Amino acid sequence: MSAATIALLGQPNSGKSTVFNALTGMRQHVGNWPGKTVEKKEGSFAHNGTTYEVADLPGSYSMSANSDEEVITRDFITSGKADVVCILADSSQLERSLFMLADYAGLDAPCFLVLNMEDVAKDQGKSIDVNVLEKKLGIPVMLFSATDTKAYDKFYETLERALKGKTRINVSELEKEYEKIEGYNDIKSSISEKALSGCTPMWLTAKYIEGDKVVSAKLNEALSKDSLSKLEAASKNSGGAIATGECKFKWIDELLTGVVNKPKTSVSLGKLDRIYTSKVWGKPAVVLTVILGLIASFIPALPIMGLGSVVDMLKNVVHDALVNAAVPDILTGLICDVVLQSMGYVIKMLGFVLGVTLVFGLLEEVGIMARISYVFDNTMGRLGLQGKSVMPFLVSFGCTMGGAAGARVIDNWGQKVLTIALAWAVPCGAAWAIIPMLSTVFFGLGAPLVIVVILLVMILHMWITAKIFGKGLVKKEDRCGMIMELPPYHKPKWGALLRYVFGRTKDTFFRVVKVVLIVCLIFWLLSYGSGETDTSILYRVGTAIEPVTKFFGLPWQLFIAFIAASVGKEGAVGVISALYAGTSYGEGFAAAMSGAARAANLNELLLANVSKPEALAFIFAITFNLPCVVALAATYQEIHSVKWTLKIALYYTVVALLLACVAYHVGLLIF
Ligand SMILES: Nc1nc2c(ncn2[C@@H]2O[C@H](COP(=O)(O)OP(=O)(O)OP(=O)(O)O)[C@@H](O)[C@H]2O)c(=O)[nH]1
Ligand SMILES: [Mg+2]
Repeated sequence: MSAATIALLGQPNSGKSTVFNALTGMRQHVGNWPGKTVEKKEGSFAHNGTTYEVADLPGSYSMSANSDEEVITRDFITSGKADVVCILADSSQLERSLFMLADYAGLDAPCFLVLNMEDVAKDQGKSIDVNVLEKKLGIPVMLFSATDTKAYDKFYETLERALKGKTRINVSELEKEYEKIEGYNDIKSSISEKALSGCTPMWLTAKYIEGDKVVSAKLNEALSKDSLSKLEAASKNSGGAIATGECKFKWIDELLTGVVNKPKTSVSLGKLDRIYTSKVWGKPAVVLTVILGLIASFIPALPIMGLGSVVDMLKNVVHDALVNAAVPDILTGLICDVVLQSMGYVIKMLGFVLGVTLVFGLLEEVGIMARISYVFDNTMGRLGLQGKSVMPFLVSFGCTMGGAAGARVIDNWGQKVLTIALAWAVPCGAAWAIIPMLSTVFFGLGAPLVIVVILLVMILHMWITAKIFGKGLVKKEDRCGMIMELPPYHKPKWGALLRYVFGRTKDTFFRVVKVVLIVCLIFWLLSYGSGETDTSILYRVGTAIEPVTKFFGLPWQLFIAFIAASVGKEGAVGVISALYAGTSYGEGFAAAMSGAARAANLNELLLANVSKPEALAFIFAITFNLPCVVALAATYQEIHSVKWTLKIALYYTVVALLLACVAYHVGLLIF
């Protein structure tokens, strides 16, 4: 069996990960906004006796290397590891999307061009003549819909053609444009054919003119002093990236004449966009969209949450059966209070995860999430951030780790750190599974009010945090918004969306169930350490520090749960139930236990042992605590600074306790 490596290259949002997933059967993040893939992902597949390794590269507007993910992409392409490069462009906006192809032209790896989103271009009334383009470019070109799983035979055929023919882009017309730049020929004549493997002198010359730092450094090593001083002199009046950019766009214009037929009437902004981009209605419309989205998430979530309650009931039945069968207490405890208790909780949480992933996945696919970023671009600018920061915030409603990773597209380090620091304040999926549940148990119909207050506190928290950390992290001159482009709306592809939603829910299940089981088990063991709860390690430590924790409104059990929540919020509720269920003191608990059957479910335990102000304190403490250890690790991975990671973690712990304290004392006044 032969082997070949394919690299998927293209501007953000051109469909690389969609192709990658279809080829390899893997599940990379896909959505209708630029900048999802920030790390190279590799997978493989076999076709016609060849094994292909595929690399899904982060989207990049050109072959320049300004931000982390652009460096990853360019390094992979110029390293010569790919036997063939598949360049993807968005057929619905070819003029802009082909810029990557123009910037790639002159690199030495064989390639072919995939004009993706054929269906969207068709809906816009565009027709594209692939044969003419193929002749002009000298490489295989195909029209394609990556989301159409039946269209891949054509993809394999084009891929094989490119591999066999080792096809390279015909750059003669582009070079004619470059030659009009002052000094171009002089620079090129000083760069030898072999100056840098994988790059032609034409490509190196263009990058040198653009002031590309990596290329300049490499040329410094490769060329003689004489040649270098000649380069410098020749490039003085060349006009930099603006001059080469003009050449590339002219070349693209030339390429597309006679290739794309556009409809006569220009495509106007959709009705929705007229609202979203309106100065007055934009923000309210976006806020309404998010609120409706959260409410809609409950529709698919509720039946699954109901299933979680069934497991809770099952727990009681199993408990009675085990007690009747005289199974040792420790085993009954393990099965009922650790395993079944965790499962019931995890299933309830998964319902919400599934609901949120489905609804927000849909909004993302259609392109509405990108509008949300756009609307908040200005506000972000005022916080010292970029429009791009909004997506990490929104992603953090699902998972802070995802939010932190999403911040990689921000090319300014200070803004990246600040974005992640603020994203921590956004309650994640696990928090959203706990807050509504606890609020309903304690405050009944007042629960929505608690949620609204939490959202308001979140906004205030982010604003204050931006003020505190912003000054040191973001210089004044960098304080400008950066308009995020608006991708065209896409019709949702239900099959792909549902596969994504179920995949994500399954992944979350396996990740979460481990955390919940382990955290639950550890705390259960600690609290049952010596068989008697009031002599257990946790009881002794907990009661010793209780005078301090009480100040923040947290009895010792809740304080321990707060600590457990910084490992993973998922574990907090398991810990509470293990601690309260194992507590042999507390009149309420005794009352709950004295029922005919063992009716002590979590709600009753909580109501019997925790007062309303304490519950409020706890809700605030775990909502605004540091998200979890995984998010902590992801943050370090993105910002590469132990100091800042610890600083943010400490800040969040202190703020969470302060908020708990305030909530408790306000609670005392109200209840
Ligand atoms: N209608 C339509 N949508 C498509 C097609 N191909 C991809 N999409 C959608 O386009 C969006 C972007 O696709 P991705 O695969 O995430 O793009 P990407 O190039 O990996 O983007 P980044 O990782 O951000 O660089 C997603 O919403 C896809 O579902 C297609 O042929 N037709
Ligand atoms: Mg991608």
